[in-house]
Amino acid sequence: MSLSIGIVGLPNSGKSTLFNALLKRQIAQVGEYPYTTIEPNVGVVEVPDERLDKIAAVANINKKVPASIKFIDIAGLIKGAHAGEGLGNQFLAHIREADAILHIVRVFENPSVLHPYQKIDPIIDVETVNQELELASIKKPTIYVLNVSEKDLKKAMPAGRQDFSLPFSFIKICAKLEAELSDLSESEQEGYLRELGVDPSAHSTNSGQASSGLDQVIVESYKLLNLITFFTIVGGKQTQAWPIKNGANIIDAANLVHTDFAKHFIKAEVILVGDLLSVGGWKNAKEEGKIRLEGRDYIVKDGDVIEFKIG
Ligand SMILES: Nc1nc2c(ncn2[C@@H]2O[C@H](COP(=O)(O)OP(=O)(O)O)[C@@H](O)[C@H]2O)c(=O)[nH]1
Ligand SMILES: [Mg+2]
Repeated sequence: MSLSIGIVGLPNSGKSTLFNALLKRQIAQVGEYPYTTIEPNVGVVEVPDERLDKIAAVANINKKVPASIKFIDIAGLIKGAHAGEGLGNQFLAHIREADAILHIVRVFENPSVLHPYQKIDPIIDVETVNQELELASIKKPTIYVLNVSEKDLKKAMPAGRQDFSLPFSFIKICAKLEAELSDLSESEQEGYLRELGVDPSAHSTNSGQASSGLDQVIVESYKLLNLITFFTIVGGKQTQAWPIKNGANIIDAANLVHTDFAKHFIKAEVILVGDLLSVGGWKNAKEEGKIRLEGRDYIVKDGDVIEFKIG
């Protein structure tokens, strides 16, 4: 089951805009979440991971199943939400169900988009929302996303974090731009970013990595949920990335893949992705003795490629 991130923030901070951009990354069918039964405000979004592509390439496999997490677009909170203001109780109940919070903060200026308190002030806005969460006794891990204008995105490249001094760490994106970009092909995206004067290779990143702001939001949300990834290669036909809690045991991993794998577990053959790639695939790894045998006490590591042996 995918863990979920609830998108919270004041009204008009850009929650739905970001959600819509993320929805374009929604995978059509994810385990027990067939597309048609997903609620309109829930998106099951694929987690970008180039390791999966590399495994598929080295194993000569077409079918790749990425890890996924759920994003939930929650209606805006306002002052007094904890006491029921603006349907607050209902929204807070939605937040309570989420496993972590993505707190979106408005920085973009646009006189035609009303701010509920008539002033763009990220610090006060964050305090307002956090106070409501606190009064409603909601504590979960939180990631902050500053929703800046296209202009600010450009100005701050490539070392984004310095130009706003806020007492918390954050990712900076322009939700409107991300939503627009997600409608375009990769080459069109580059052209569009150039037109806006944003360096496509550095757009939205403040870690020096070349990835889109949206990718970064997904990857950081995944980390916030304390998830790591292990991989399976099934019958030489399909490779899959599986999210699992950091610190989980090999039996938990087996259980995710198939309950029978956990029930009848004997041992697991395990190799790190990097080692698998460097020897050129599973067969070579076996021949070169690079595959480890692990028993039921083994703690799964990020990047483990696992084959379960059952009796
Ligand atoms: N200029 C600008 N407008 C934005 C941005 N993000 C959202 N908006 C606009 O702000 C309005 C409210 O956005 P929405 O996502 O519906 O806010 P929500 O109430 O938090 O869900 C919409 O008209 C958006 O187009 C942004 O990054 N830049
Ligand atoms: Mg909305």
